[in-house]
Amino acid sequence: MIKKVLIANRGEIALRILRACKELGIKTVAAHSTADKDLMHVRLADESVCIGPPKSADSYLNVPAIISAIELSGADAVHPGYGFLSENADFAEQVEKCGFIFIGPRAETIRIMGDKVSAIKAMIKAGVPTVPGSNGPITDDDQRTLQIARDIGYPVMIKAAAGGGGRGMRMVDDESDLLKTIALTQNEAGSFFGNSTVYLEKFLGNPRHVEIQVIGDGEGNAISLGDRDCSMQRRHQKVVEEAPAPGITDEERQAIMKSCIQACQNIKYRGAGTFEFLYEDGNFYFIEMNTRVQVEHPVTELITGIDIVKEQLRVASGLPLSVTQDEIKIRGHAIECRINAEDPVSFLPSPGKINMFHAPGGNGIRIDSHIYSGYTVPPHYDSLIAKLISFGADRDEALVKMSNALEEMYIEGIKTNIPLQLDIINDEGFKAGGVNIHYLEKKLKL
Ligand code: MV4
Repeated sequence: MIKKVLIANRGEIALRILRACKELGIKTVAAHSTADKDLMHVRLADESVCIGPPKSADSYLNVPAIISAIELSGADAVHPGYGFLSENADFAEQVEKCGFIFIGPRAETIRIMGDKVSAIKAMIKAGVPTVPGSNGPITDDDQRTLQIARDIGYPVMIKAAAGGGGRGMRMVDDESDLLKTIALTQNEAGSFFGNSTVYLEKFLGNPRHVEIQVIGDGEGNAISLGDRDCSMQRRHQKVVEEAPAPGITDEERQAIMKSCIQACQNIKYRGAGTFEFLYEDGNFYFIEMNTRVQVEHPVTELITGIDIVKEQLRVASGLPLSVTQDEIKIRGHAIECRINAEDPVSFLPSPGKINMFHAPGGNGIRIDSHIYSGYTVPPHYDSLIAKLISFGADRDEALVKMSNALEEMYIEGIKTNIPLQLDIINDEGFKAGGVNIHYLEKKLKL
């Protein structure tokens, strides 16, 4: 087993990783910026090391500083959490070249999934359903491009191979705009990502965002922990997530999980991963794979009873997965509300001192948060300050527990989106289940 982990992240996920390490008897090193010296996990870690000034580029993205910190602290592994360097193949490669363990997939796997064209090719090979599209880069043969788009059918999406998460994509309604919009997207992708490759997909008008959690041991064994629905989002920021996805039949679920497991087996996937799908009219369409632990992993933990971060630490240590697919049973329903330090109406960030924090609790309530009374939310980072997660025997029970917990939760000193979350949880459309990715933005316009 890994003996000492350097946590190269901050906030709730750094604390989540610290807790998993402590359960496994692994020593911890908190690598933090100067702005984060008072973070909860810095206090609780066995050791801490400052890796730079507040700006992420100088600290949590500072590869030489982090690799030096691993070396100097005597850690044998680094956990990147989510965001920051978690999906940076060059970082993973450098960590391994220096003789340390990167807690995540091999650099090569991260690279394949980071390039959406190669990711889609890997999925087609494994029988994972993808969006009808070019299934490869757009070339300078314009007649070929026009024919591909006609075969797909308009509207089409132009996406940058190096994009993802909503960056570097454009929709085209008809043939008259195709070639110039492709050129524009290529130019932007070239300057944004240093890679101008683009591909085409059929545009799906009203999909849901449903994703599949997997974990692989790197030797060809892989399991799936089922699905999550993350359709409740605004500007590509998820707001509420739940598991399992409402209205998906067990047959549909088993079939899509099976194809994701097959893809993981094919590439000997190591670590935790998420297959992102658009789900429309009863069909799944793969769009991207995330090669990291995700913010919303707790809803999956609650319905499966499996600790995803502990599994990450196990497989990174060369141990087998702790469960087989047969042993995984999906039970009950879980909902996560992301609590952000932001104005609930304008969505402007609201950093500052939390004078008082009262956490809700009770049967079926989990809070993953680093905040405490007296903590100051710095202005330099993401505004996520807590994840409130409810678990019930069924979705209705999880909903009522969440509503009650949001009412109980009290944060004084800064603005939070708790009022928005209450509005969503009590929304008739959300309560009915299965809303699409446009639902929240439409609701907010009313
Ligand atoms: C799409 C799509 C419709 N059709 N692809 C946005 C983020 C990136 N992960 C993929 N995205 C989309 N791809 C096709 N062919 C609509 C979106 C999309 C979206 C997807 C998931 C969650 C929220 C979204 C919000 C807007 C657009």
